[in-house]
Amino acid sequence: MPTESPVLHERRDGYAVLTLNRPDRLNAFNEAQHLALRAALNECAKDDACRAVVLTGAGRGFCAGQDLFDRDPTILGENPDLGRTLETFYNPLILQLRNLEKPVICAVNGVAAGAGANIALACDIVIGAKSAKFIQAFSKIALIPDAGGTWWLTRHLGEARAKALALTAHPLSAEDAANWGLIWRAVDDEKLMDEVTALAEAFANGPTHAYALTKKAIHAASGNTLEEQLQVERRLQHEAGQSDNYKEGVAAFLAKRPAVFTGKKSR
Ligand code: T3D
Repeated sequence: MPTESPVLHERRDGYAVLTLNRPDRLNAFNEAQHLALRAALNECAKDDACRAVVLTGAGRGFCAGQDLFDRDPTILGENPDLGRTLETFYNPLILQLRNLEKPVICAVNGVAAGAGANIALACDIVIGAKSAKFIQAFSKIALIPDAGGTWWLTRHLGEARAKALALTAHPLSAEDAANWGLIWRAVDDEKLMDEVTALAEAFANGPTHAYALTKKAIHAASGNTLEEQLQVERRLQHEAGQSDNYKEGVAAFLAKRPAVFTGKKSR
């Protein structure tokens, strides 16, 4: 019997669903899962027919971060070089999610702990099931938040909440995460995949290139002055305004009909 892949890659009409698939370990990352997710995201990036990506987890959890069985000190003997594993696996994954030129929706179906929480936060839109929790579990094993955690928490929540979550490993409910502005929404568990599917379908029919430019502009904003950001907007809006999707959007508005957008820069 073939072994199931650690990441399931389902190609739907206009978007992909990537499911972390090690449910017995709450989808904690080992190297095989990292490599499978990297390959799937690369394929999504190259495929013009894929205009949005959904990331979720199999079973009752979203992701419990690093697989700690691969860090067992009784087997490893000496301490592993975690700087190297971040450089090799986690940091490239975070940048891959962030820089993908199409929307990435994270459907947090259950607990998101350690790097698992921060991988969720690297996605563009995070929707959590109400039963899901976000746990900066790192301090429990004498580590610091990684996978962008210190960056997301500080930017979205400010130092007071960032430090409290990181130092205490307090489980933050999806509803509190949404109320605090850390994620987009918390929804009833049974409605999670319907909500996420509706959003992915809308993105799959949307102006993909404009979405990519929007991501780029928003990512630039937090490091820029207003003057600098206005220049970023000028440059990217110029690019958006050159697209066939823009012409179609305006024509459709004036004709009082739905716009028919493509996933390409120009037809
Ligand atoms: O190492 C590097 O390369 C550096 C990068 C580090 C990134 C990191 O993510 S470090 C942080 C690693 N993650 C954690 O510390 C979280 C560990 N897990 C937990 O604290 C709890 O499991 C949860 C709070 C996430 C969920 O608790 P609960 O009670 O709902 O479930 P559970 O019973 O603890 O776990 C269920 C199963 O998943 C269990 O297996 P079993 O007993 O049923 O066979 C458990 O061992 C397994 N599991 C959960 N988390 C991990 C894991 N197995 C391996 N690694 C895990 N991280």
